[in-house]
Amino acid sequence: MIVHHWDTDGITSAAIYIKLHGEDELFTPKIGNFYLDADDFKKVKSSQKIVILDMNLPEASKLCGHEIYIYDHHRATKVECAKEHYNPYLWGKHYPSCTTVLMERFSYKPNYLVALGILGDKGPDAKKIKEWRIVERVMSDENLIFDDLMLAVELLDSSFKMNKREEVIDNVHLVLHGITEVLENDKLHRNLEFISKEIENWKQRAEDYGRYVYLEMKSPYMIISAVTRRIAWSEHKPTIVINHKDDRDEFYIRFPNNEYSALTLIEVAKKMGYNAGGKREVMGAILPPKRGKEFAERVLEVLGW
Ligand SMILES: [Mn+2]
Repeated sequence: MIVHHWDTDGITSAAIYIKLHGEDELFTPKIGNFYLDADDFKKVKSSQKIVILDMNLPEASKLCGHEIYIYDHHRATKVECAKEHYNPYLWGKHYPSCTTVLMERFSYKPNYLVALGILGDKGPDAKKIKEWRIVERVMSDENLIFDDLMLAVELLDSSFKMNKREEVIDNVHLVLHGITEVLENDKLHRNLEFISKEIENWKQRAEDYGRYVYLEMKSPYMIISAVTRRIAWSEHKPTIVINHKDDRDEFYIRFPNNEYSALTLIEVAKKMGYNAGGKREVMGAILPPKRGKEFAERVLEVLGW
């Protein structure tokens, strides 16, 4: 079984793995969970051979006893019982995508799948890294422009944003057929239209508090990161967004001008026992239901606002 992340890099990594090793059962964790819950564990354990792509599953060692292979580029610690744990992070190297990890490990010739993985994780920032030459090469080989590749990424990512777990799996086979099949897929285009409207609607409700912009939303979709980015980049101000879901509150903060490093806040959230991650300019955290506001107050306190 192939267990893969639900985003473009996870989807294209699964596609590359299938090209290399043949068809296998595909599985993606419940969307939004960077771990396997009890149901997911049960399902994954039904398979003797487990390949984990583009995910650092915190309790992967619970799968020891199975034949485990892990290919990833996230921050991780070595899973000792794995038959192979190939993650350049373990030897101090940062790779832009899981597709580039697979490319290196299996001497896979760079193609559109590798390029989509890079663009999925790095976005337009891919232009600043050395792997950009892979993307350029693919564009000229396949006669595509940058906007086509970015649109394909948006289309592939639209399935997880709409919480369509089965569609994420379908996308692995879709992208195996080719990039044109992705670009011409009506279902994915309808997703994209719907999501754009949903993001725009919430964006308009953000309130300006002077030093920062604040929004409390209630959407069942995985769009908080896109909403936060859209607001922060158009208002040019730190942006705090809370999304109240049935089973959790999601929290995001983004600093568009490097006013402050979110790394401190990630530590604060972790000390409070929450699942949090991010980088200098952005933090995302998952909180118990209805705890978002309280957490936002704590963040404002830490920032001294
Ligand atoms: Mn990735």
